[in-house]
Amino acid sequence: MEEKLKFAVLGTGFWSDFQIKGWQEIEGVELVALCDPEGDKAEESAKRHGINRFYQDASALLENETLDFVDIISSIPSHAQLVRLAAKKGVHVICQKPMAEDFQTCKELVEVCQKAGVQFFIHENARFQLPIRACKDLIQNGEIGQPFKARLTFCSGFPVFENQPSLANLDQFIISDLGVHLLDTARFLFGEVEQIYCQTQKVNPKIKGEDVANILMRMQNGIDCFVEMSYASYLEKESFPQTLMLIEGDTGSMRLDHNHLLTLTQKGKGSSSWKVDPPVYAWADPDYALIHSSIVACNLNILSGLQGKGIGETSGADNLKTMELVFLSYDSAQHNQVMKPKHG
Ligand code: 89V
Repeated sequence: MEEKLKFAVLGTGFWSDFQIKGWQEIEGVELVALCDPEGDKAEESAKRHGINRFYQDASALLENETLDFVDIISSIPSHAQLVRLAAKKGVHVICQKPMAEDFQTCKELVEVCQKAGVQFFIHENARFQLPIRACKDLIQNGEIGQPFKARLTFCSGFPVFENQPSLANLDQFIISDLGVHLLDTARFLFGEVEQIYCQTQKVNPKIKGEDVANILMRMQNGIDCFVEMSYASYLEKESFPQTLMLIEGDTGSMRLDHNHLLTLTQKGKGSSSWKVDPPVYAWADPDYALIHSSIVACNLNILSGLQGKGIGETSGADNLKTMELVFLSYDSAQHNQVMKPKHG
């Protein structure tokens, strides 16, 4: 039997419980240790998940444990230091989105891992959501002809700060936390970006960063893609955490609606609708079930990359292109200018 890949989790906050449960759905990996610098958090997480070894210091963990990879699920400012530390030890790295706080650091982290000869993946799970995969299949099968226009919408009044209070303190909030998923999904569906323009707003006075962003992209293949996001929207149907989409092609269109209802309309044939419900895991928080199911699919894809059995889609090098769009969006909003990515 194939040896299990041994890994450690660095950072045991709110999101890590689901990430760990996601790994426990998968054969071929074994979580051996946990680390969190804050108080008893690592010990408590170890108890919850039945893990024997826990640390407060990531260097000590990397010194003592024999690992194939680490899964970094810590605060955004700590990502860079932990990626560098793991790479130095020759351990493969998975890191939560967003990769780092600025583009220069993102580039450096990809290079550090390349130089150290370790694989580097970002846990970018949105593109693994079943309804998004279904839309990609329809596009690839030519069901709407050549796409020319798309709208990706994530507008919600979900109290996201209740479970993740640190998000309220980010200078750059919605594009870095949520837009990163939408921009990556746009790249997954339509390819790379030629130019990007963004406007942001802060509606909620209690948070530091922006909670509304509207981004218009011209893709390299000529598709115009509008990505809108908001955590200040009180709408008839609360769709958190779904991305709703309308994609138009020259022979038809597809619409992904509330609760994963997909409608395909084809020239001369009319419309048909069907549900694309994601798998629901027993451990998932019902509010986040869609995202939690995509954690498992994303982990499986990264594992196939780590094992050399397939292409891990969300490598650091690939994710650099998504992160460039995140930071260009902020630059665009700040200077009210159309920006052109260099890395696409
Ligand atoms: O999935 C995530 O990255 C979450 C959420 C969508 C809630 O912002 O942080």
